[in-house]
Parts: sequence; structure tokens; C-alpha cells
Amino acid sequence: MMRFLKKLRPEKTSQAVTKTRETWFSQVTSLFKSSALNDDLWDQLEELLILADVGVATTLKLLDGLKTRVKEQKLSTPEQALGALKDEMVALLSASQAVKDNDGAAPPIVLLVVGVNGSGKTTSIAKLANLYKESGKSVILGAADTFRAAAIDQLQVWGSRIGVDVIAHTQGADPGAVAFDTFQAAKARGSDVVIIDTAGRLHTKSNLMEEIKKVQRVLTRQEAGTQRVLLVLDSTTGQNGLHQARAFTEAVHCDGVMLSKLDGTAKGGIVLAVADELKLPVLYIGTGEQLDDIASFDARSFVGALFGDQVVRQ
Ligand SMILES: Nc1nc2c(ncn2[C@@H]2O[C@H](COP(=O)(O)OP(=O)(O)OP(=O)(O)O)[C@@H](O)[C@H]2O)c(=O)[nH]1
Ligand SMILES: [Mg+2]
Repeated sequence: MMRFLKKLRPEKTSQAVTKTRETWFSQVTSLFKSSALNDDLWDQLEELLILADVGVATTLKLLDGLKTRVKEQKLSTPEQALGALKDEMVALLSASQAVKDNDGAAPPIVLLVVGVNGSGKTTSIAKLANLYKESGKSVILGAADTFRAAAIDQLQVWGSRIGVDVIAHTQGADPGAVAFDTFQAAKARGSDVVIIDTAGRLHTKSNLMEEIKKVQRVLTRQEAGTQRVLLVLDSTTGQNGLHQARAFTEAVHCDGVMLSKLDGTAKGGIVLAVADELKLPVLYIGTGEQLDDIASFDARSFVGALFGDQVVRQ
């Protein structure tokens, strides 16, 4: 899945986690400033991380790793331990970041965008299409959310704003047929990237999950070799959203996650839970409702932003 290293935009990341930083991680910083390295500090840290939505399992894992670092590196001051916490968070976030690169693969790259209703798929597609376009790639969009007429219009409005073509059928049409036509159009025009919008669906609706698989099969038959499935997850849905996403990834193979609406929550710790529990790379974050409100995910910038640091120490 292509990344846009030029578009790391640490300032966007920092802006998006403002609430999370102010609500929880500033308290973590204060804790390390005011407490000695003892069990009381670990207990309070555990509580703050869980409140920030890091999730119980991931919080315990972080604490274990942190205590090991403190012991092995013979750290004696709370300040050193805070540095070790940041390192541990970066390590955890980086563990699942190895993504197959598409360098050398024959275009077009096909990105199938999936997720539950209202998670931010269509908006995220517009942001991604815009990023690709800005980096000089030709993009074509497929309106395979044929479930509601407004969905097709929504994508077409974005398409004309960005200046990319949208392949659409009518409402109720077969999403597989839309994907087929979009891929054919991309091949005929020599496009670099195809992004396919899909209808929101719950993982519990097996017929809808089958529909996604059918779209994938249609694309595979077209020898769309570099297919990637991007799961869009609404950060504001917290642990519940994570639970849904886990079931989603069990039903459909996903390659990476876009965490939308990170700006809309004080519980941005969810990013750590997602990376750790879904074992999927977080590729992008949504930082607002506008076209430009997207940043490539980078573990070090993210952790730095959570703590309000300029640069997280190596
Ligand atoms: N604040 C904020 N809002 C976002 C972000 N991404 C999407 N939204 C908003 O979330 C709402 C739903 O976005 P859509 O893109 O329509 O979501 P969808 O997944 O395509 O929805 P369905 O097609 O109905 O399943 C819209 O109001 C978007 O503006 C983000 O990163 N930040
Ligand atoms: Mg949509």
C-alpha cells in the first residue's frame, strides 16, 4: 500500500491528538514528574492508559515491557522511565508496520475500502485520492456503494472537486460489476491507482461480507494483482469499534487500517490498541472533515504528539 512519506505532517497529527494529549497524556507526564519509581506510579499509569482507551490487554503489555526496560537498562529516575515508556509505545506501534510495498508492481494498484456504516470510508477515499493526485499519480474512483443513491452522488461530488473520474452505475447495481468496470477503465487509461468505495456493513451480516468477497474475486479474475484492502475504523467508537473491526478482519483479509476521526476523540489511545490487537499496520489517520485532513501514520511522530514533544528521543 503506497505511503506518502512527504505527507507525514506531524503538525496534523499533533492537532488531531490535542484532546487526547490534554486529557490523558499530560497527566502521564505529570505523574512521572511527581512520583518516584514505585508500584504506585505503575498503578496510576495503568489507570491513565486504560482511561485513554489503550485497552486492558495492550496496557498490561506496555507496562510489562516498560518494567523490563527499566530493570534491564537499570533506569533509576522517573524521567528515564518516561523515555522508556515512549520507546515502548513506539516499539509496539511499529511491530505491525511492515507493509508490502508496491514498488515494481504493475499498475494499477487497486485499493478496496471497507468498514462499518459511517466509519468515514467515502471521505477517506477522497482524502487519499487527493494525496495520490498531489503526488503525481492518476487516480480513478469506483462507486461500488450501490446501496444508497446518495452514496454515489457523494463520491461524484468529491471526484469533481478533486478532479478525478468516478465510475458509477445506478443504485442497486452489482458492486462487483462496478469494480469490474472501474478496473477496466483504469487499464484502458493507464491509471496508477483505483480506489473502490463500498457500502457500510456490519461484520455480522454474512451476506454483506460475502458481497465484499465477491468484489475481491471479480478483481482477482481481472488479474488486478496489487489489490489491497483498507479497513476504515472510526476512532471515536473506541473499544467497541475495535471489537467490530476484529470480527471484520476475521471475515475479510485486510492489509491496513485508516483510523478516521482521531480529531474527534480524547481517547486516542485506541490507536495503540488497534495496532496491537488487530496486528494490522495503521497507515493513515483522519484529522478532520476537510480534504486535507489526513496524515500518514508514523509511530514516532504519533507518540511525540501524544506527549507534546518536539521529537521523541531515539
Ligand atoms: N472530524 C472528522 N470527521 C470525519 C473524518 N472522516 C470522516 N468524517 C465524517 O464522518 C461522517 C461519515 O463519513 P463518510 O465518509 O460518509 O462515512 P462512510 O463510511 O462512507 O459512511 P457510509 O457510506 O454511510 O457507510 C461525515 O460527516 C464525515 O465528514 C475525520 O477524520 N474527522
Ligand atoms: Mg460512504
